[in-house]
Amino acid sequence: MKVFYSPAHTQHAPPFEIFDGGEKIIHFETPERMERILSALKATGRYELVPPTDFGLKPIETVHDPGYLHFLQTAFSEWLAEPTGYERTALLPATFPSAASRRHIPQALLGRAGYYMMDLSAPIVAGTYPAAIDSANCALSGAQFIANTAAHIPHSAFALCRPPGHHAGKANCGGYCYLNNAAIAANWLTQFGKIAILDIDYHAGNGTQDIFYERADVFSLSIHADPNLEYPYYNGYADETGAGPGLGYHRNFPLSFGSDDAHYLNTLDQAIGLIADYRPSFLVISAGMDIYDEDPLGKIHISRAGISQIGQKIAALALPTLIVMEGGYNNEALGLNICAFLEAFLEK
Ligand code: SP5
Ligand code: ZN
Repeated sequence: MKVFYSPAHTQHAPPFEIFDGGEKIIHFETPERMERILSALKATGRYELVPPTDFGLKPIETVHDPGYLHFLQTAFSEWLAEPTGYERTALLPATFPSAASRRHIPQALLGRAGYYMMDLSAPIVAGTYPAAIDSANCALSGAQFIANTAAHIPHSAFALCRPPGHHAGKANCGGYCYLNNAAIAANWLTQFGKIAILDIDYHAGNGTQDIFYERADVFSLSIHADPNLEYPYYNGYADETGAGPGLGYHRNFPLSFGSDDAHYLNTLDQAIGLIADYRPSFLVISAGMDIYDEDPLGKIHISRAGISQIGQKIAALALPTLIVMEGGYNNEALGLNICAFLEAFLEK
């Protein structure tokens, strides 16, 4: 299987995030995650690393807001140019607009930071923008590969994206995400037909939900921990099913804490049934491995055997499939978990 990967992600390594209770901790989402995955993939001898093609800004601009993209590109250097009395290693705001006060986008950099940032877990550093662009190009390159080969047998590709993307909405970063790689790839693929996106990351794919909520040409589904009790809290509820022309084309499957393999696989069967009924030309998977039993951020109990069964069930749809890397923070287990997931997509 082709694995689209760029070392540009190493430029993005925020030194900290602000956790619950205001605790300043080492950023969970590290470059080491990619090293772990690469070495596990290499050990199988079944994966071929391919550098991404540069698709330019056009496919990104059709998904993300221009003001947001400009902010992402320029924020760090603008910040360094401002006189301040504190150390500037990673940009985070200290203010956020309430829902009722989003009418003005302030000129001040820190005002815009609060406007475009959803939380305190996606700091911007000097290398964030180039890393995020290459990450999106990995997803686009994988999309192009499955589109070019679809006429033969349904092929799959793995976009080894970092930073991840599914919490990034039209005009926000957050949750370690800056550009929504899976959404950018799915949107690009709509030129060839209808697309389904299935998000299996432990956290609700709120960014993807935001991007496609009013569209019927991309059916987005997300299986995740119940947002009533878990990050990202404000979206991912079962009653959010799309709006306008997109009504019925978004589905959320919230899981209670402690959910096990059997419950997960049962929920997955429902999602897969809906995807089969929709008859998409392509499938995009937001593949987060933080569903794993021993993930430090997760509270559901999916075993490695369960992850492998999830892969088998999705692969049985027999659709050209782009698998996009999202979360997963048990670095020791991450490589083997992703191999367990991908195995069913390997050509026999
Ligand atoms: C891509 C992805 O998986 N992003 C996840 C971002 C989660 N960020 C903050 C989570 C805060 C969770 N609080 C857990 C408390 C454990 N003591
Ligand atoms: Zn996650």
